[in-house]
Amino acid sequence: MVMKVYGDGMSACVARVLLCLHEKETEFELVPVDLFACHHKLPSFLSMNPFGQVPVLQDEDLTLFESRAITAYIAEKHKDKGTDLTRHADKEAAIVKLWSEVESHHFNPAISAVIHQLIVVPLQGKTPDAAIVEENLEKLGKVLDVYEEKLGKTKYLAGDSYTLADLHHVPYTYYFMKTGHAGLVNDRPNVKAWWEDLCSRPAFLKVSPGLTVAPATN
Ligand SMILES: N[C@@H](CCC(=O)N[C@@H](CS)C(=O)NCC(=O)O)C(=O)O
Repeated sequence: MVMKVYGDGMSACVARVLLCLHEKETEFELVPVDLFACHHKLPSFLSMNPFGQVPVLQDEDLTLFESRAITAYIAEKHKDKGTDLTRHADKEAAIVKLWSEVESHHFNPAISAVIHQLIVVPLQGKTPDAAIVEENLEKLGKVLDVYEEKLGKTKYLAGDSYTLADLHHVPYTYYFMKTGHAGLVNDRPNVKAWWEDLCSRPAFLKVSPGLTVAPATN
């Protein structure tokens, strides 16, 4: 039986899992969850993820939530298929984990706050909070300064090949590049080259048509 992913293709966290499945050339079924109709808050969905969020992965008797836990599971289960997204020597695996943690604890909080204000809040018919945007752009700029230096030494964050540490950045960066602040990436040559590489990968080209929220411009 193929793995089932519950979610919708336009949610960044779902797209993170779909990217991983495509990189691993693994068959799966996407089971649509209508967030606008709050189907992720129904008891049937909460029985899979008590936090009421997508994505959820079902693989036979295993149910997982949290997109990064799901990508780690897929990458390990299918380590001999498709792109090698992790490393198996202890020290190299530790470096992949390190940069995955950087994404989760430094990059994601800043970029997701900006995306929330500039893309999600307007969709709810409300006005973005400019102070939250400014504060998080500043934090994001500092994270990208670290990336600029790192990517001057290695082609990808965890070394010279693409891993989960890079993949986890893709969906939110895609949405960020639709805002009026893409200069934060484009003005840093190493980060720009990295991003252009990430978004030219075949797996990304399969997932990006689903990332269809109306672009923000400020
Ligand atoms: N840390 C979780 C975050 C999941 C998450 O925020 N999912 C969003 C879509 S990207 C969602 O379900 N939002 C609806 C809600 O929170 O009610 C993960 O990485 O899976």
